[in-house]
This record gives sequence, structure tokens and C-alpha cells, in this order.
Amino acid sequence: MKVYTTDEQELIMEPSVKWAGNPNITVVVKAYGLKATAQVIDLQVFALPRITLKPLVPSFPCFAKILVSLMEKPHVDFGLKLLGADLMAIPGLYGFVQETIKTQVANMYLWPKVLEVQIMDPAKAQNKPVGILCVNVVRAVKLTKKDLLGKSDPYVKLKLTEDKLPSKKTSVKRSNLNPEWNEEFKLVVKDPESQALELTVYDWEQVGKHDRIGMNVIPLKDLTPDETKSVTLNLLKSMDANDPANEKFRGQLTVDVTFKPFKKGDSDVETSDESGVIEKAPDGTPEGGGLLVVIIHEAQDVEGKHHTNPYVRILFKGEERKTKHIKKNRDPRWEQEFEFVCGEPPINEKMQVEVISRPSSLGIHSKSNRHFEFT
Ligand SMILES: [Ca+2]
Repeated sequence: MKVYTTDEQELIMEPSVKWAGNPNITVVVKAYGLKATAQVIDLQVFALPRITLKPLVPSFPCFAKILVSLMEKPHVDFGLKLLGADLMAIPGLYGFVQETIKTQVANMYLWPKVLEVQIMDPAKAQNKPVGILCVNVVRAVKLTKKDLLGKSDPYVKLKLTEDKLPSKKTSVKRSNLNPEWNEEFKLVVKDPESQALELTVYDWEQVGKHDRIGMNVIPLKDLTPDETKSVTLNLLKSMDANDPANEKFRGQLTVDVTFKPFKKGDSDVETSDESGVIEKAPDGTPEGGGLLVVIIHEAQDVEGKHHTNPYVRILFKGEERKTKHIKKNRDPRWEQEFEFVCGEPPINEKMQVEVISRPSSLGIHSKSNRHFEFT
């Protein structure tokens, strides 16, 4: 068997298949009121399939598609017995059947034609972002009064379901039951079919727990891509449709939402790792921006005697992200992914990457910096 590895995230196998046997295949043929039993005998199959598994993905079963091609016309040979007589002995029939099978099979899957079996959606399998949800939290009206002295101090928390990232928040509007925010947020969408935007309005408190005024959700599958939809939601106590508390009016929230899917190829735009190699955005990357994905793999031979608990700090356009600390390791391996939403291509932007070590006790912090420039 030939096995090829390529740098295209795929595995190619070309096993040579030879199979000969006397299979126990019988079929019952019914025609013109007659019933007969036909039996397939002496089946031989020779084929050279090329089986490609791709793309290889980090989650089980490790590939998203199986592609099958035949590298040459297959050889299929068999006999057919009907009522104990060999049908293939009929003059001309044997050759006709042989040619028909070869041509038919070859027409279907002779390379470069392929039989494609989708095992799982590659975007889902890799859990890659597929677009951005732009949300403008416009206003709320007639909110419930929560404070004993005064009204409510509302703010809105936004998050996408199935997202582990912390929620985004609007500002707090002090003592206001009809607040106007007009604040914009960008959320990274991984699966528009299953994800929903979850909006929860809270009453801010100087001290103690913030009361929930109400909530609602917008399923992303209800949105038309690239089309802004203005939605006014009745605030509910919970998303339980049978909750009698939901009949009480808690106010209404108005938001404008736009789902902007990445064009094909966009999600492959990844920046460099610590090796400092910067890939150019592929042709066709829209001018409108997208998502900058930064993967921190590892560091080697970290210098200094204080490098006992190294972590990486990334600064990009005023946003700060940190990896986890790795204890007592001069060759730390993080393998952590960070996402930055960019309204426009980050041309001429700088990214600062620092490896920092924090001794467990108080002491001098050593640093090594690295800057990236985007072109
Ligand atoms: Ca309050």
C-alpha cells in the first residue's frame, strides 16, 4: 500500500484491493409471474482505490471527509447462475455485462472524479469561527423598578450560547427605566445554526448582588447574513416557556443585529507563532476586516534564573490577553488560541508579545519582548 503525506492536512492511502471468492449472494427474481433464484458465483474484484482523509482536524475522528477515487478502471468479474444454469454462457452476455460494469464504475469514480463522504462539518470539527455578529444595543423601555430608593441602574450583558468567553457588557445607566445605550459589540460566531445571542438586563448595585431585570435570546439562524435586523424583545424572567413569571411585563429591549459570515478562506487567516513568520492574507480576503487568530505554541530555552513560571502576554490595539502560567519550566508549551476582532485589516498595526516570568515569591520580573508588524 502506498501512503502519501502532504502538507495539505490530509492523508492519502492507495491500497491495492484484490478479492476473489465465492460469495453467497442469491437474489430472487420475479417476472411475468415467474419466480427464480439467481446466484452470483466466482466474484473477482481488482481495484486500486485512492482513499484520502481530509482535512485532518484536532477532534475525533481526526478527519472531516473521506474521498475515494479509483486510480484505474477496476476489474470486476463474476458468474451468474439462474435455476442452476450459468447465465454467462449465453453468447455475448458476458462481455456486455463486463464492459457495462467497468464503464459505469469508472464513470463514477475514476480519478480525478471522487466519491466524497462528509463525516463532519470541517468548520464545526475544528471549531473555527465562521463569522462575526455585530450587535448594537440601542435602548430599553419601561424597565421594572428594582431599587427601593430610586428606579433601576440598568446595563446589558451579551453573550453567545455555547461560548466560553466572558460576557460583554454595556455601560450602566444610573437611575433610568428608559435607557439609551447605542453601544456596539462584536461577537465571534462559530455555529450560526445552533448558537443564539443571549441578552440579559441587570440592575447595577453599588454593593451586593446585581438583580436580573429580564432576558431574551435571538437565535442566529433567524438572521439573514449581512442584513441588519432591528429586534425588539420582551424581557422575560427565564427562557422556560412554561414559567408563569414570564407573563409579567418587565420592559422591552431593542437591538440591531447583523451576522457577517467570513467569505470562504477568511477563517484560514492566521498570524504567526513565536517563530515570527507572518503569513500574508490570502487573495480574496475582504477589505472589511475579520478575525485575527493568534496561537501561542511554545517557547524554548527561556533565559534568566527567575524564569520559573512563564506566561505570555499579548497586546494588540489596546486589548490584552494572557496565557496560563506554566510552572517551573524553561521550555513552556501553551498551545493557546486568542482571537481579536478587527473592523478592518490590521495593516501597520503592531502586536506586542511578551514572555514574562513571575516568581512565586516577590522578586524581579524578567521579560523578553517581541513585536510583530502587519503588512
Ligand atoms: Ca440599582
